[in-house]
Amino acid sequence: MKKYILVLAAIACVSASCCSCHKAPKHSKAAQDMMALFEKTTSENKVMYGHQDDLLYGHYWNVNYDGTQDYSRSDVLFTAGDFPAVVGFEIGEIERGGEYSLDSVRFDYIREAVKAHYGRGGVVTFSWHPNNPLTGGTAWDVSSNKVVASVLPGGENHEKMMSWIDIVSEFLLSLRTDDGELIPIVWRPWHEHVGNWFWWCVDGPCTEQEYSALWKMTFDYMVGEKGLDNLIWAISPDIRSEKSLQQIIDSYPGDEYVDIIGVDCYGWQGDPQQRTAEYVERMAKTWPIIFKFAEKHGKMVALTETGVEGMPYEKWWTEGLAKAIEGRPIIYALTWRNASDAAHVDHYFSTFPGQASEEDFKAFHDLPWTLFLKDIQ
Ligand code: BMA
Repeated sequence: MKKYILVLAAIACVSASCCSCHKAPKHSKAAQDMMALFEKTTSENKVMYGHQDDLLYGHYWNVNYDGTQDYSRSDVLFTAGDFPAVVGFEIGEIERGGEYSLDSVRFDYIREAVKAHYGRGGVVTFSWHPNNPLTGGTAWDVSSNKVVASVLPGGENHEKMMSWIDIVSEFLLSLRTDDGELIPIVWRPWHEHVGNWFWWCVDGPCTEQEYSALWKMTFDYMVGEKGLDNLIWAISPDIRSEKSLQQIIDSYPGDEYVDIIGVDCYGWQGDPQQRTAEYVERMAKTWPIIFKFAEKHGKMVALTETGVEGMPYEKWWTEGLAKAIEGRPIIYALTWRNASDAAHVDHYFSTFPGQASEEDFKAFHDLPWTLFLKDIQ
């Protein structure tokens, strides 16, 4: 019987040119379970909703300011009545060894929020906007085209970069359940690399070969040296021009280093209705590029960052996001953060109580194919 099943599986694999014929990273049991959830929801054309920093702060509240360490708040919960299925976290500045992220969140609060969300059955993803190791500037400092070469083996900043990746690894190794099991993480380093605004961008100061080497070096250390087999590796380019696909191909580190092909794509401000229509159109042009590439490499797809700053259109959820993703086999769509600090008062990409798109967000939540936390628990 067992032999019969094996033969059948082999035939199915060859005929469908299935994912297992491609190489892929090896994962812990918990990460495999997470990937199985992704396979299931995408096969049903259901899409998880995600929100950046959702449990840490919202438009009117911030766990850092009130010190409550209460991770039961969420702008998404306050409006739609449920937490997002996916919560994104950002660890920029961790490499400098401080207590606060570049978005002024204590790293120990991030750790607790991750445990709370995963404990409730949610999906966790991480991004990292590291500073520029050559100039000392921010992640957005693109003033030198020598920076990536300087962190690769043999470069003057190689040791420094490896120590930064080590700090990141140690933090991720501290994200465990009460039983000590590593929490699976959709790990999204070196994102939007087809842009020109980060020092690792290939339309900016980095070459495609350097990018690929940077990714592999990061992977080899985190997985090979540190044993982080809980990471689900998501490469997440943006799509900007005719050149983007070729740049993605030329900088791709290889199937054995990647699990998910993501895409970051935002709507623009301006006439709300017109801009929303443009966003839907842009996504419609982006998906064939991403899916073609992902299918060729046997990978799943996610909309790893999206939204419009200030959420100016009251129907953006059903007229914009829903139209951009419905019927597509994508794991999740994550809108960026709802900042609450004075310097970023209009810097929000989801809704909150009293915000113009609140009712429409509830309608988006009620769609039969959108998944929030209760839907995946
Ligand atoms: C950007 C902005 C910044 C933030 C960074 C990292 O898109 O939201 O304010 O510091 O992401 O989260």
